[in-house]
Amino acid sequence: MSFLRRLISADRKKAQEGEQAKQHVAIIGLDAAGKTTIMKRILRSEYTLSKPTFGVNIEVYRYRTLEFVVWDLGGHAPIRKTLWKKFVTKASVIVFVVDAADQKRFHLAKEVFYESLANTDPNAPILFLANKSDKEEAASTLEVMEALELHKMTRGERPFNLFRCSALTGEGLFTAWDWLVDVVSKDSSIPTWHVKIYAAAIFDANAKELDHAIFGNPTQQAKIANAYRESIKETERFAKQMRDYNEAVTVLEIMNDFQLVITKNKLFVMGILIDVNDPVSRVLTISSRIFESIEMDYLKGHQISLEKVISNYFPLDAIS
Ligand SMILES: Nc1nc2c(ncn2[C@@H]2O[C@H](COP(=O)(O)OP(=O)(O)O)[C@@H](O)[C@H]2O)c(=O)[nH]1
Ligand SMILES: [Mg+2]
Repeated sequence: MSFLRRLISADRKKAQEGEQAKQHVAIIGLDAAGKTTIMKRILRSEYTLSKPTFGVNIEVYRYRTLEFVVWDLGGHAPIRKTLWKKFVTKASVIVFVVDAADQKRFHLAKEVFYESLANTDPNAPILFLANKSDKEEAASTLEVMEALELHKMTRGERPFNLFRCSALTGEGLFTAWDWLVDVVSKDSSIPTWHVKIYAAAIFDANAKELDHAIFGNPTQQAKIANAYRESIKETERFAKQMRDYNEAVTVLEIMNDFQLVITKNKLFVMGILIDVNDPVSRVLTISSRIFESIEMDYLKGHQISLEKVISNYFPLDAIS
C-alpha cells in the first residue's frame, strides 16, 4: 500500500540523516472501537502479526520497518503501566479510534484518551478516528468533538486531525491515513495536489461498465494496459461486493507501481488508476466531482465520456 511505502521512505530518509529507521505507530482506543478491523483494512495481507499474551489485549503488526501496536484501553490490568512504557511511549504516531455509534461510552473514551496522551511523545501527531460512520446512530464529527472536548487538541502544538470513517465501507479511512502519512513523512517530493491518472473506469450501480479512459504516455502503454485490465476486474468485484452501500471506498495496490482508488456512490462505481506514490485524498475529490458532473447526463440516458470529463475538470491530473 502506498501509505505504508511512503512511511517507509520517510524512515529511509531519517536513517540517512542518522535517526532511528523504525516507525512505531500506536493504535489505541476502547475495545470494540474497530481498531483491528481498521488495521486489517489498511495493511491487507502484507503484515506479520504477533499476539503477545500479556493479559492485556495487544496486537503487534509488522510491515517492513513499520511496527503497529494495537492496544485495547479501558481495562485496569496492573501490568499495563510497564507495557505502556515498552510500546506506546516510543510511538512516533498515535491513532485513537472511537466507536462513533457507542455514545454511552464517550465519557470513558474521553478519560482514556487524555490519560494516554499524558504518556506519549508530546510531538507525536495524533490521528483521531470516529469510526463506524456507516451506522445510523453514529454521532456527527461535531458531536464527537464536543463529547471528547477535542477543540483543545486543535489548539495544541502537536499535529492533530479528526476524521469520521468506516472500517466497514472504507469511507473516510484512506483520507485519514493520507493525512497521517503526509504529517509524518513531511516529504516534499510527494505531490500534494495533482496526481497522475493513468486510467479510469466507471460502472453503474449494477456493476455494468459505462465507460473507461486510458491516459498515460505511449512508452508505458503495455504496462498501463495490464494494470488497467486488473483494475477493471477489481472495480467490478468491488461494485458487486458493495452493491448494498451508497458510499464506499477502497485502495488497492496494482502491479507494484500503481494504486487503484475505487469509490462508490448511489449511482456509480469508479476505479481510478494512479501512481503508487500519489495522494489518495486528491482522487477522492476528483471522484466526487466527476460523479456530480455526470449525474444529470446519466439520468437522462446520455453517453458518458470519462475522458472528456477528466480532461475538462482535471487537465493537470490526466497525464499525456
Ligand atoms: N458497522 C461497522 N462495524 C464495524 C466497523 N469497524 C469495526 N466494526 C465491527 O465492530 C466490532 C469490533 O471491531 P474490532 O476491530 O474487533 O474492534 P477492536 O476491539 O477495537 O479491535 C467487530 O464486530 C467489527 O466487525 C465499522 O466501521 N462499521
Ligand atoms: Mg482488536
